[in-house]
Amino acid sequence: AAKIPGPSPYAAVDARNAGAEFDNLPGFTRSRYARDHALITPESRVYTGLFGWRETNAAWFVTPAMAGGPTFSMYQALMRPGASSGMPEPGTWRFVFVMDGKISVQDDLELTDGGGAASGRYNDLTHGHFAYFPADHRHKITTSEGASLLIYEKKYVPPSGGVAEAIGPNPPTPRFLVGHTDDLPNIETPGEVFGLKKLLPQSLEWDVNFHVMDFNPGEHLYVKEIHYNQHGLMLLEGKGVYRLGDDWYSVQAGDVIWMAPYVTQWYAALGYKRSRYIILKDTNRDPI
Ligand code: UGY
Ligand code: MN
Repeated sequence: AAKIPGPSPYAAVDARNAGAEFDNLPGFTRSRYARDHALITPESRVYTGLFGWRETNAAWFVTPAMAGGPTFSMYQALMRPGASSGMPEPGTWRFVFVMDGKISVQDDLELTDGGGAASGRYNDLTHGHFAYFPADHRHKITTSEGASLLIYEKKYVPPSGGVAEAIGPNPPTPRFLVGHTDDLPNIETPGEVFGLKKLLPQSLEWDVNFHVMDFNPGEHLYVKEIHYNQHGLMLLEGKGVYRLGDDWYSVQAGDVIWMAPYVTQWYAALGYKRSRYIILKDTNRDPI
């Protein structure tokens, strides 16, 4: 992969633009809501309370209410110091990616299973840490100093048909999991140049995975993708151009994108720093 060039050749242009607040032009937003995709930029976030949570506000990015029929939700939870989480809907898993601040998580299998099983507690989770809470596991997220979380939730789809056959009898169910993005290896991406990490195991009990994709400036998706899978994306670092259907968008860190099944999708990283995004992809289930 190409090396990231160091000091920006555009420093003079950046200096000239310093203080220009394009996002705060009255009535102007880069956000766009279309039939098969949405771009939701930071100036469009609307915060609300979050049922069952304490000292927390949320901005919902993706919900099943959107056009294109997402089967998951994606939101930002802003936890104030001392905040704590509530539970998701029954049958729904929750995936948490720490954007900022520090949290503790506890997945209490004793409460879920009526005793006997181990419970897990992890402290000091910061940017890049993630946690997966299986459906119907009692769990708690707490913070003493405050945190900003990116959260995905989806009704769990158990294996059936050929997937169930492949797993065999007594299939395992997804387990509680905590990790850090940068502890994971890059996975081979034949024909593509971006770096790829998968945050969840690739075994068949999981109905989803979270990909973290890294591009150096000038790198781009080779495949002009069209596929049945849906995506919820947050650009974590960098900037570039995202093609969605027949539209082309200037995007930067903090932007969220919903991609419905079959929307044409292509990204090129620009600027002079790495682009990194996290993206939900449904997987391991027959699309029928
Ligand atoms: O795996 C994917 O579908 C991924 N490469 N899509 C994307 O980045 N838009
Ligand atoms: Mn894709």
